Amino acid sequence: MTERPFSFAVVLALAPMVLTVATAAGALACAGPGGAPEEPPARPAERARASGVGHPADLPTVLEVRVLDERPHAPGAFTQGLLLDDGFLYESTGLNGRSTLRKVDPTTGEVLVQRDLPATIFAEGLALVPSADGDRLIQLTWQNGLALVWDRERLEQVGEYRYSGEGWGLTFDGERLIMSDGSSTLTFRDPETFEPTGEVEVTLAGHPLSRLNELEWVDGTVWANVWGSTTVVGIDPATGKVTATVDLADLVTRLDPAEGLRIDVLNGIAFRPAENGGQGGETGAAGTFLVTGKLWPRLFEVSFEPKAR
Ligand SMILES: [Ca+2]
Repeated sequence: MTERPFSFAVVLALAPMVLTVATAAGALACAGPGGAPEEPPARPAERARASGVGHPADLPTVLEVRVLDERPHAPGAFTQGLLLDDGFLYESTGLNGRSTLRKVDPTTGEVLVQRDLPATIFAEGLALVPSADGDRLIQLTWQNGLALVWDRERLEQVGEYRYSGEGWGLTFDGERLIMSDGSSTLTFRDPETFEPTGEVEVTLAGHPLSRLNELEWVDGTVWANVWGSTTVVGIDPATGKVTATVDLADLVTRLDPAEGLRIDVLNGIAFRPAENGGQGGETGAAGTFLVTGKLWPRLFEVSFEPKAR
């Protein structure tokens, strides 16, 4: 599963449909989820309607992004994993020689604690597993076959797991870890042993959707950004069906032109629960999302709203 090549043909076939794969040629030229920081950013994607594609029951709801706030984000952070817990952002950054685990102030972007990883490690997705014995952060690596286990409180490494294949995104649904590897398959893993316990193929309008990258589980939906695009999809983990799509190209346009020249792709979704327990709206949960990208100098607080007619 993890060894199979990316479904380029499928991605390209989907381009004129619901999803738009921005700068498909440029994306295909990249080496992997890390990509070189010099790679040009994906251009703002064009939106395309899903009319006439697949069976209507399979078509996702098309949402649009509303930007609520902009905050600083360390521009040297090649964001690969992002989550919010107890008022702090925890962030995994990639690239060999630059991979880190960070605890970040979500308002100011200040890096409060940083753990530098060996130069041989290319870090990827990040998930929090709560435990009575102490919460653990689990950090994937791209091609090292290692998942690093950290004590969340001390940010000290306390263990590691080995796995086969690539590591891209990771999230926790309260019982299972959910992992992406660049393919259209999400793998469920035991949070204690990291052993696979199942998998589901993600489909959009009946077609496999590959390049699923950073993940965020929110109240029964797995949100994933699709690598090389500005598209975020909501996935039903029981069926693998994409139930919602939202294009975040607007965020790229909000960066200054000079900033936009240096950035890489959108990557990093964290959920921020509403402090007052407000209405869930289209995302099915009460809260907002914090979104950024690789080498982006900004982090955006956004909500996903019904598309205006
Ligand atoms: Ca996340």
